[in-house]
Amino acid sequence: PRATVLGYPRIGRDRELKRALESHWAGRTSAADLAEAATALRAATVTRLRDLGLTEPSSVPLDFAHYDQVLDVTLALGAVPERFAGLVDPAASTPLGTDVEFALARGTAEQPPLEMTKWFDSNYHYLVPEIGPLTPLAYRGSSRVAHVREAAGLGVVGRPVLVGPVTYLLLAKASADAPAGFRPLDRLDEVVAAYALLLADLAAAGAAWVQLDEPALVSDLWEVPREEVTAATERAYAALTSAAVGEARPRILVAAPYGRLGCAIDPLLAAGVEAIALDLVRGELPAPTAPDGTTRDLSGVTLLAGVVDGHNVWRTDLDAAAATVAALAGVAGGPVGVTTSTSLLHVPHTVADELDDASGDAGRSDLGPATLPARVAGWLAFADEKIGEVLAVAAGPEAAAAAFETNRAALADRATAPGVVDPAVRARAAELSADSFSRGPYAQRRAAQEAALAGLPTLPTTTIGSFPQTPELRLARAALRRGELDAAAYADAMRAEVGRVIALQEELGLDVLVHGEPERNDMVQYFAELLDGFAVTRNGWVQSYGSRCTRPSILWGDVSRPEPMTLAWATYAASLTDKPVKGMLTGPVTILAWSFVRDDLPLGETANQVALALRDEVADLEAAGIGVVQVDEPALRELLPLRSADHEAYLDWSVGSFRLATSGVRPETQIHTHLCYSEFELILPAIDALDADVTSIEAARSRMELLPAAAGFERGIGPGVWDIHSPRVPSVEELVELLGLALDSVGERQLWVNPDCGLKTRGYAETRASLENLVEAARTVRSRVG
Ligand code: THG
Ligand code: ZN
Repeated sequence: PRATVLGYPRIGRDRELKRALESHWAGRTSAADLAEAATALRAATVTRLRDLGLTEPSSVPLDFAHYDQVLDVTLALGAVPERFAGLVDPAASTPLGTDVEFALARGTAEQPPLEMTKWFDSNYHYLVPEIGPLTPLAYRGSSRVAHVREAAGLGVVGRPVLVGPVTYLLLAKASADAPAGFRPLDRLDEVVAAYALLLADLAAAGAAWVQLDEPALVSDLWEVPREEVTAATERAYAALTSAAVGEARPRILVAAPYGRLGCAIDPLLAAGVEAIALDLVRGELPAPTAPDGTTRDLSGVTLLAGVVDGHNVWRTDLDAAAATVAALAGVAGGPVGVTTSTSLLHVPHTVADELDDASGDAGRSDLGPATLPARVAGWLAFADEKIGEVLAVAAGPEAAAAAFETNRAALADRATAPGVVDPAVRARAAELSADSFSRGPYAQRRAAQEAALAGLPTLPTTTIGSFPQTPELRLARAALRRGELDAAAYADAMRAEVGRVIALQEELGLDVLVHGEPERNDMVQYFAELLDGFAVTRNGWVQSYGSRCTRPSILWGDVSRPEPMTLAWATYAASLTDKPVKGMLTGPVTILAWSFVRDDLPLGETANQVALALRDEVADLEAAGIGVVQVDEPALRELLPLRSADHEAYLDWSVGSFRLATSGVRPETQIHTHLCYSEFELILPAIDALDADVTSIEAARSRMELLPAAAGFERGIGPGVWDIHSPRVPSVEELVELLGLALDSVGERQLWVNPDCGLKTRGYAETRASLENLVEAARTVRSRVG
């Protein structure tokens, strides 16, 4: 294909898939109802993509998944972990159904689900395969085969999309029963044999091309050494290309999104794949010579130039993109095409849904008034608009003269719009000095904080910040949005909730209280709505995992804080109790990671602008008598670059921005932070460098595994003892045991007692019971350590 996209949002323009999944899970609809809704959504998508101009054969990607594309490969390979074996007939080789699919994705009454973790450097989460020496790995059929037939029924030769074998195995973790030293990649040959059968199935269904996504090739953060990844790539693709094109397999397009492919292109060239899609937004043109000094022969392969950013929402500079495509044609010996840098999974469906005059589309009246300024909307391209951009670049500046002209005008408008550059913000950033990033010695701070918080016991108890978002709170927010509840009545409802949350914490005997964040829809969007420089969408949903979505904010201009954002809530909560109340803020890195960031200013500079706004908020909280302030950075790990060579520069600006936000306070003000997700090893030095007085982390599921690594960390640490990702209530004994394990590596003056993460997705029944046990466990251990 000469013009295509690597993937398209799966959730549906009106989140049809979310609704279909959630009503099925709730037992309101049958598996057949779900299948019918999914089929209708796929048909609408295929038709839409064709109508938007993807008319060439194999230019429409078929990447639909009910839940997750990595899980789809797990199902195709029958790679079901031992604990779910009861759900699967091992003798049969029939496709696995949605019962197995959702058991793996969501767990069962008896078994926990597959672990979920971040997909490369995005806010999408995939389900981690668990592979051991005995995990079944044999082709059982793939939903993509039916999707190819469905598209054919609509007159479209689609291009099925699957995660490739090397990436699949590098993303997998060794199953719990695997012997030490076992690596999932050890089972490459069996996996490749299964893919060969899958490719034959796709060819028989009429697929002329298949897309195998191999983003793992752009990263070097794997346990497996680079040479082994290279060898595995060549072996896998040599085996797959050894079958004859046509009957036995479709042509193979390998996509390498999310970064620079570099010399990882060589094993693909050696294996003779028919096409390679390069991310030319993050990456660069292939060099003419390989590392061994030989000239790279690119003549036998089609190269697709990924020049339209699949990971962000700005209009592409079409002239620059066309020049990049021409430059690629200059180094390529064979045909060149145009595509997106990544799947469009990471962007919303269409900018049209953000405009008040949404061209008479049926059903748009339910979206409420536009929230995105029309001028900002004019600078954006979501999934549908990006397809237009790919087609324009492929056609070229002459044939698509009108599109290029509109594009130049939009870019010029953005460059000169008021607010994009705010001289006051720039002037303040220019005045920063080393002092702006530093709080002075911890020993002094600790003494001052012990005096200021003299009422706290050893092993103080606290929570991460949010309390359950009840249906009543969500209804109140929806009523406010629809204009059925006025701002004053909404604020009253939220204050009443703060009162209940404070009373509950006092009753439970927690030591450092929180206001519970009832007023926040999302921990990033809440701040984006209150800061200048950000815009929010009304229908810009992006899949985060399974049926869950977020509406990332759009950071378009210089950031400043017109007025305090959290002060009234924190001081109201503090007025209701004599105990310390913790102020709650989201840190600069997380605000950037979960928004669409501007591409016209280095990320580090944007981070410092956000940090200065937060620094003012921290100062306001301190001045109002709030002596403990938490600044969360759950996404610090997420933005970590995929190549280790880039880590130092990233940690420099990211840690710097956190310190800028938090170092404007007096020594006696205690700064807390919270980080989600395991895999801290990689960023432990950075956590230390944040210089927060107290850090809470996820640790319950890994049973305090990380803590030995934290030995030598002198500041406060709160390893989560209650895994809030499950509704299970931990017993007092279990919590006491975890605290005992923690005390093996953390001093008793350092240890805080808290859940793993915020409680917003939990219910009140398990929250109350679990916190009761948590307080009891802290008392027990406290009396033991004296
Ligand atoms: N906010 C943002 N990104 C995130 C999280 C977050 N990324 C990581 C992690 N948390 C992902 N987890 C979730 C959990 C729940 C939901 C989304 C992502 C969720 N979404 C609602 C839904 O899909 O129904 C919509 C919420 C809304 O109304 O805004 O429940 O916390 N930015
Ligand atoms: Zn968390």
